[in-house]
Amino acid sequence: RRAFRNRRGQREWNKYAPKPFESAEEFERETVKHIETTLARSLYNCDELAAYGGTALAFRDRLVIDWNKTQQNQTFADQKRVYYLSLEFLMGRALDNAMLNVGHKETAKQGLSDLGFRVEDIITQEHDAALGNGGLGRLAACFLDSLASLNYPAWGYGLRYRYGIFKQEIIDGYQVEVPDYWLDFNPWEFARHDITVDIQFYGHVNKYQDDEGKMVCSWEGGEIVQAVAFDVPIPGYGTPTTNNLRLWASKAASGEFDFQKFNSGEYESSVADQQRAETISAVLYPNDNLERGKELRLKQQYFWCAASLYDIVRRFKKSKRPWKDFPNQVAIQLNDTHPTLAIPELQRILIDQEGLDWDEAWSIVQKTFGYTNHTVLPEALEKWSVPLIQHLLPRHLQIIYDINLNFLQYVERNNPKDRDLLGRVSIIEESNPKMVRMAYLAVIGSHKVNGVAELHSDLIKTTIFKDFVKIYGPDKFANVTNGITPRRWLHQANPRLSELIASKLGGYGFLKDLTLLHKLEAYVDDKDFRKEFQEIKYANKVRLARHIKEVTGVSVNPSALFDIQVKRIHEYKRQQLNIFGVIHRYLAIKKMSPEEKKKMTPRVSIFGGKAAPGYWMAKTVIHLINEVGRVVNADKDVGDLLKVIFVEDYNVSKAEIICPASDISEHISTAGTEASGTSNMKFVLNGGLIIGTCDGANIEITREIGENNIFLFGNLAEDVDELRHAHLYGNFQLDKELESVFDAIRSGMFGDAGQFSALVNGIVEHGDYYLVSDDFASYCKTHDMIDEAYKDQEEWVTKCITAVARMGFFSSDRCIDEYAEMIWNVEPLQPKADGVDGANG
Ligand code: CR1
Repeated sequence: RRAFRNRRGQREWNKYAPKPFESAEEFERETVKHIETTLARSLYNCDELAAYGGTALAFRDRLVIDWNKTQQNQTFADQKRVYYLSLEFLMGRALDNAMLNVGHKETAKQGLSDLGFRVEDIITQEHDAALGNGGLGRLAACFLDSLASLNYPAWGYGLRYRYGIFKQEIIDGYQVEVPDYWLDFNPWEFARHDITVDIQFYGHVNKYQDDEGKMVCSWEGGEIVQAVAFDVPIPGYGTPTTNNLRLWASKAASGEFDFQKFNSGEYESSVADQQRAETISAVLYPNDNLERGKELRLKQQYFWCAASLYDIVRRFKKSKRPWKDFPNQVAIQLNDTHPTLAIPELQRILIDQEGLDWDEAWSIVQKTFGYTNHTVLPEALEKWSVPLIQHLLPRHLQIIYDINLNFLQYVERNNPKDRDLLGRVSIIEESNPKMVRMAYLAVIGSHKVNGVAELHSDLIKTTIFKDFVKIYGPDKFANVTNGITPRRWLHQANPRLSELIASKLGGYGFLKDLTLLHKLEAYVDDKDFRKEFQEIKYANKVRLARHIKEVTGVSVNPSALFDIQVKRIHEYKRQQLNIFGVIHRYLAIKKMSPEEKKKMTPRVSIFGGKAAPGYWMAKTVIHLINEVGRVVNADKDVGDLLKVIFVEDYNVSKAEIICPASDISEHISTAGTEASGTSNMKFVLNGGLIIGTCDGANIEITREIGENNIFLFGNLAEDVDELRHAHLYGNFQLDKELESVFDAIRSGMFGDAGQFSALVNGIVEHGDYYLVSDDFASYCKTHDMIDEAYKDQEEWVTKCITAVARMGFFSSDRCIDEYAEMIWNVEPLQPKADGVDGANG
């Protein structure tokens, strides 16, 4: 196994440990002051929400000091910085993380207790910052945590959605979406009303000769919307480095608010302009791994890219360096293709506004950008119609055409014999209407393209970007396997396990260098350690059982095997395979004799996840899970042997309760479809085993932890095409056990069968695209093996501990160091104890 070594040498962080609140009294004084003055609340009716507010503000005060110093230090050092452009940042709650990174949670706990509160109750008052859909957005949040913790000078850029991902309610077994208005009280953001950028849309392009006779273009007319910056401090762990996440909100440009109208009584229409501008950043599109080509989404993308680039360029220009230095000062990472418009936008700034010639500008652009691909699913690959871009961004369309022309000429020069190649790799798809293939533009405009796990990075080179490997050579393509921050996903989510580990490893150094976990292997046979490890798992299951009871009313036995699948609901992730397996189990239990039942391992099957509001099939899966739960949970024959639970509104803070509570978690996508997965890492790091396909990061997890410690099943990615082909040509037999499951559904056992017919027919009649039938037998057999394995608790806990000890590779710190070295070429910047004078911005 590869042991990861960091490249910074000794990190000096103790010296910079933040100053503690001197005492609980000091914390109380500051908190109470905020409650009474900042929040204007009387201490005599101070509820938990007000106590949360006061506590957050007291910690924020500490955070802001470090934040200012960090920004001064970075400005003064003037070295290369990273800009991480992501439409999604799924941050979750901030207070607990601030307490960890500022330090003195214990002092706060004492202080809150003096005031009559429990710290856990205060932390849970906070609304999740849920500006993302799933893995892609949470990855961005883990990366921000690691960038700060490793002292990299880095900024995140995103959108400040007024509504994050919707809140999910389950009503009569169906998903109902409720808006997530999260900004009521958000102490973690700072409005920068002085930092605004005018963003242009629509209009036309004028071409003219300048004084020196050179042809120049200028984009004129159209409308202007203003971008306003909102900054969020991102504290690092064990370092005062506090980076910035800048989120843009849209607003009518000052000139646009029509005072004439306002005064002449047309109050409504003047307000309507304002509202129209504000819709740009109003809502997060709730699709995961799906693009719908909506005009407002394109507007969001350009609005955010243009504002961010303006900001980055402005900062660079203050240094007065020549333009060729730009890529030595700036690395921009594109989180998927969503920010691809930043490529033509930078080219436009350089040629139209800064007067560089095309080639000089283009070379700067290519050196600046890196592009991370997160999916090979065709329905998720972004394409924008040419007429739409023409209408909204006329100058950018010209530039995209010019980029394409240059690129195709280059391809033709180097591949004169391959005539089809040009059509295949053209940025423009010759359909009706013509479409701009954003992934191709991202590949062409970047110096490095990476996938997010080994299999996925191999797949992009043999499928969607095959021709580009031929054109540019393989070195343009790289792999950076995803990771997770151990601060949130071990220490915060599972404080007792973190504490146990620290007691054996001599402190919390593993939270900074997760490879240190390997030392736990020495305790695999240590009786006391094993016992405590098991007790912690049990306590975490009790905590989840309590939550389940609270929200669903169902009692589950914490001694049963907890089998969990939580993630966005998607056909490729195959929650349908899981629920069909549950039905299969239920039917088997119904046929069992009392003796057989006695030998069964009791199970709780737990599901959670949101379906995109327009994704009908995913909603059907949620409905089926709930209907199966309704029947099974009420069946006296079954009792504790099987319970089926759907946890509503799965989000980051629920994940913090759920991930530490699994015995088994499910990562069962059709091989070749899940780019990486990151919850697989969270579950194993918290002492749960996994059942999974040979897909995404499951493969590397297996390599690290050993194949005896994971339950793999199912067909391999390399066989998928052939199997699909067999289905289409009628050359396949539906799995017999699955047939019985379908019979049960058709019999109306789980309510009106008609509601589930599309789900069943998709497999029986329409080609079973996700190969549920092909993997069903192997899936069920593997679950039987899990039942057997779980009976031997001694062997089970050995597997769990061994797996935890070998998870060091999956820290997002390792990812960030790999990006820094291989893609960004940036160095960490050691924090200064006392900031720097004379620099600001
Ligand atoms: C992938 O589906 C991966 C995350 C983060 C998702 C998931 O497997 O872990 O990205 N892709 O890399 C995605 O959202 C738009 O694509």
